[in-house]
Order: sequence, then structure tokens, then C-alpha cells
Amino acid sequence: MTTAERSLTSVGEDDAAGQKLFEELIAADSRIEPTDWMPAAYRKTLVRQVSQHAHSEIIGMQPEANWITRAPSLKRKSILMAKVQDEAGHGLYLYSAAETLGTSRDEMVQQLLDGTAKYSSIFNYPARTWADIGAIGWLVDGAAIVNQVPLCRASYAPYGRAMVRICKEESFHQRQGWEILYELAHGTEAQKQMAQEAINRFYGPALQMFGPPDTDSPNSQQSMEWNIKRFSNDDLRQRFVDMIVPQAEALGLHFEDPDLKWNEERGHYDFGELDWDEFKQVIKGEGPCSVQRMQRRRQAHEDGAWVREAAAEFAKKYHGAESALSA
Ligand code: BYC
Repeated sequence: MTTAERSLTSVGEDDAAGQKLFEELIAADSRIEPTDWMPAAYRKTLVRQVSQHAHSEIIGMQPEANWITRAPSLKRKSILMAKVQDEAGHGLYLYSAAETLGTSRDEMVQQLLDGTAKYSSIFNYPARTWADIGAIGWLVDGAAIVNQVPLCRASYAPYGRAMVRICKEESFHQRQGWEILYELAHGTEAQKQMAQEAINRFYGPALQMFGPPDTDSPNSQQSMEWNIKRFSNDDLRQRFVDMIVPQAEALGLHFEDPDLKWNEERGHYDFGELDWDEFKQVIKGEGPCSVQRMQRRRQAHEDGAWVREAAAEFAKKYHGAESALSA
């Protein structure tokens, strides 16, 4: 359908015509643009998912930023700084994508600060050692890629477009994590042990990033019918496990999951039940670092107030001067 045809049917039409076009676009696996009519529930679920995704990128800077001053060399420090900065950029693309749905960034940020919006469970765990920075890059960014590559085809076009760039950057992030672990795993006995301990701690929480099991995932079915999510939480988790087991072997490390073994019949790795009680606690705000993460975010928000005020004042003056010139 051409843009002109689309705008005739999408803008200013009644709900029935809008609904019909929306359904046709979804059935054709086409994309929904911000100016298209969309059901209120579709808009709501997208604002929820995209804003939570944005919050995760912003909070996710904290565990890694913790190691910028202690990175073992200047090269490692500059790589880590660039990575953390990329995460801020991802947050900004995603807030912008969510704003096209009609919710302001201020509102979304306020929901995070109020504790009414979630962010990814994984960022409530501490980064205790330098090897944790490797584990975050390899496993956390690795899980993010597996989850996010299908989101490049999300039916809501601004979200899908943001994800394309984010996924490219995440691939670099994953490789830098892998490289940190590779060096440690091939270093001294103590370094190898530090790498092994890091992946022991991050394995379960990284698998939980994909969300609750399908039988306990209230949003999945509808999101898949709307082509927002392309695969279920369990399918993506399985894909991730199948990917990381041989990678761990290549590193010379292993996962301490006694149930982890190749299942010839299924053509996949079986793995042990995750601790879903812990997951529920973490997403309720009772994770090991939940309080610290939110305190830090609130403090940073307060510290940045003068920058937001100055930027708003500048925009007012600049736009005022611009419109005076063009008058
Ligand atoms: N943590 O019905 P379900 C990164 C919530 S950042 C917390 O399956 P859905 C990086 C879920 O929100 C990557 N909460 O939900 C950054 C829902 O609660 P509400 C972050 C979780 O949406 C910096 C409830 O549980 N990635 O890579 O269909 C440095 C029921 O779940 C989690 C994204 O945000 C969780 N893990 O599926 C380094 C990806 N899982 O909202 C790296 C985008 C579930 O109803 N998001 N919940 O109150 C998604 O793909 C989907 O939203 C999810 C959940 C797969 C996460």
C-alpha cells in the first residue's frame, strides 16, 4: 500500500476503518507507523515494552560504569567507556521510539523513578570482579542480541528501526565481553577461576532475561499475534542456551548446571529449572542491588535537573529567535 493510500485510510478515519487497516497491515506482516490508527491496547503494550527496554539500557549502565575507574588498562578503560556510552545512546533511541506513541519521555522517566515501571532483572545483580564485565558483555549482551534481533522485525516501525542499530552495537559489546573472558580463561589459574566464578553467577540471571516461562507469560500471546514479539520467551531462551554452550567450551569454561546436556532427540540442550521465585522477587524490586540502582538513578536525575532546565531555556530562546527571524 502506498503512503498516500495509507494516509487516506489512516488519518481522520473512524475506528472501524482504522481497525480494518491495522488488521490488514498486521496480517500482511507490514509495519505500523506512528500516524497509523492502532488499538489502544497495542499502543499501551508497546509503551510498556519499549519504555521498560529504554529504562533497562539506562540502569544497565550502572554495573559496568562501576568498573570504568578500575579497568585493568587504559585500552580496557576506553573500550568500557565507549560501551557504557553506547548503552546511553540505546536508551535515547528507545525513549524517542516510545515517544512516537504519544507518551512523553518525562512521563516514562517519572514511572521509572516512582517504581511503577520495570527494568530488566539482570541489572539488579552486582558486578563484583573485572571478570563480571566480561560475563556481562558475553552473556548479558549475548542474551540481549538473541532477544532483540527478532525485534528488528517488530510490527511497530520506529521500534524495529531503533533495534537495527542497537543490535549492531550489541554485537561489538558481546565480542568485547568474550575477549575479556578469553584472556582471563587463558591467563593464570586465579584469573581462570575468576572468569569461571563470574559465569557461574551470571548464567541463571542471564537466562531469566528472556522473561518468565511461556506458561506464566501473560503478555506473550497477544504480543506475538501483533507481531511485536516473534518468538516466545522459552523459544528464545532455548536458542540462547544452544548458542552459549559451545562458546563456553571454546573459552575453556563451563556452566555449573547438572541438567545441562545435549538432547539428541530434541536437537537442543536440556537445562535445569531456573529459580523463578528469585526472579519474581527481583522484578518486585527486591534484588541484591535494586535499592542501590534506584537511589543512584534518582540522584543522577536530581543532579541533571539544571542541565534539563538550561536546555529547555535555550530551546525557548533559540526557537523564539528563529521564529522572530522568519516572521
Ligand atoms: N526483567 O508477559 P511477559 C541490555 C516482566 S538491556 C524484568 O513475558 P513480555 C543492556 C514483564 O515486563 C536489554 N521484568 O512480558 C543494557 C511483565 O511485567 P509487566 C533489555 C521482566 O513483555 C545495558 C511480566 O514480567 N531488553 O541489553 O511479553 C548494558 C510478565 O512477562 C523480565 C529488553 O527490554 C525481566 N527479565 O516479555 C548491557 C527487551 N521479563 O510489564 C546490556 C525488550 C519479564 O506486565 N523486551 N518481565 O508489568 C522484551 O523482549 C519483553 O518485554 C520481555 C518480556 C521478553 C523482556
